[in-house]
Amino acid sequence: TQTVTEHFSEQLSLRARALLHGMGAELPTPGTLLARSPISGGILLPLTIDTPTTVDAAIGRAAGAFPAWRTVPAPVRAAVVRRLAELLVAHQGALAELVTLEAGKISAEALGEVQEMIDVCEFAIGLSRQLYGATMPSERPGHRLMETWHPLGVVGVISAFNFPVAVWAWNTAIALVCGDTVVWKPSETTPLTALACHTLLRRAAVDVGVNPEVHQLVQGDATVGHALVDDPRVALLSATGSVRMGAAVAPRVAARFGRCLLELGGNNAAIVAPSADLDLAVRGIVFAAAGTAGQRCTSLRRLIVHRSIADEVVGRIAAAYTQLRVGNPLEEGVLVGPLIDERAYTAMQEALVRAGQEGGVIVCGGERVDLIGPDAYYARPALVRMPKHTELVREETFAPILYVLTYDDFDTAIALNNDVPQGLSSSVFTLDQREAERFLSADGSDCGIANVNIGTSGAEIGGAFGGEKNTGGGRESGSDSWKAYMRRATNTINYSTELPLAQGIHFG
Ligand code: UN1
Repeated sequence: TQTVTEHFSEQLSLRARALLHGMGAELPTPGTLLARSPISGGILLPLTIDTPTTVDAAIGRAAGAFPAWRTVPAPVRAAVVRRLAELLVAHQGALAELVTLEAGKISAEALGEVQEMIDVCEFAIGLSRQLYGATMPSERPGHRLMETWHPLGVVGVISAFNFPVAVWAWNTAIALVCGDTVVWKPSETTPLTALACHTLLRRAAVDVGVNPEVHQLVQGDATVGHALVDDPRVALLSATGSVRMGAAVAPRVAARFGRCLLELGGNNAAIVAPSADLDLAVRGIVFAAAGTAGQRCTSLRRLIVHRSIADEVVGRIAAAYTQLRVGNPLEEGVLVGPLIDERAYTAMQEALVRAGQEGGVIVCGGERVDLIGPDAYYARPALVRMPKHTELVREETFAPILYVLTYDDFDTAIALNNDVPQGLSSSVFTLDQREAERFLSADGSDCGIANVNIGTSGAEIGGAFGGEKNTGGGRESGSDSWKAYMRRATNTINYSTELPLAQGIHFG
């Protein structure tokens, strides 16, 4: 007989099939890749895993589509992205629900993630008319000096489970208007949302008369990723994930002189100064630390609070934490869904044990909430006071743990903010303009994202997204991140009858 959990898992699986069907996706051929739902821990659907041979063929198709695609004018290329945006609007609810089923995000955040895709599509459409190159004054008479941006080639996209669809859209919408073709390897944890996106994009391509081979999807684990990493036809490898993954990938791409765009771990801090608006700060902190069950690369992991207000701030966060509903992300009112899998839960528990060994005190949270059977991992967000910046605090644990440290002077707070190997996001809560400006200045936060009176997570797409140090240095999404997806040619044009040499050289 079926247990309640098994029955529930079967319902989730049926729902996933219905959602895929509604988005026009064919059910995958069953294989050894198991799509699971962290909501119950049960299997949603089995899929086939790609092999080095099928990955090679996919890269071949993307490379084959590139020569024609690169000659389509950029504003015309944008048509496929415009159509994709329309399809995303039409299927926003369905795709978001699939994100909830497969990644465990609460509905509001899953809808937000699809909104992030629509936003970046709009950005890319406008960008298609703004792939500007500069013109520089030439030092020679009758000469013109300028630069032109050209499509780069095949872009390999490796994405993570926690933003299974938005990070793909950041890369793909921009790569396509830039005239590149794409081969996508999603996280093996989220193959169904990938299948849905791939289906919608191919539909968009067919609808507007674009060769659908401009986008390829390959599914599987690191073996599949490595096939992309080592293939010289992949001009740019854009990889989002752990520092360990980035460290494995970057030297291999560099060895073949390919380009990398890395968006790796974060160990994001917020400073809370004595002047801070605490109502606002506490709301910002709770969303950033507990939201997405602490599984954003921008999640808040360290709080650096002025000693004079530390007890009050900790008390208010703890009070907010006890109000947070942890549970089935499909249910209204739930704010914290499950961890992605057992490994994430174990890592969280190990970190909490180590915190104790390093002198930390758990203020609240950390315990497992047994809700939907033994294979689903729900945990209460943990708030931990640490006596100092220990080794553990300097590591990224991809789970909802917020370490609290105190400071006496602002320089120390900035030093603590920067005293980690990662450099993704950071923020300061202060009403003191000197502190805010100092935080944003050259000797302030060393992160790619530095915010004032707002948490570390939840960036808009219009800015460049990424970070320094072990975060990998890449920038995706808005601003001029598109430049990573194109190659620059510098052009000197002589329209005179003379041949003056640069630097005033006389030859012969
Ligand atoms: C990630 O966690 O990989 O800024 C991306 C944010 C989101 C993107 C996070 N817009 O939190």
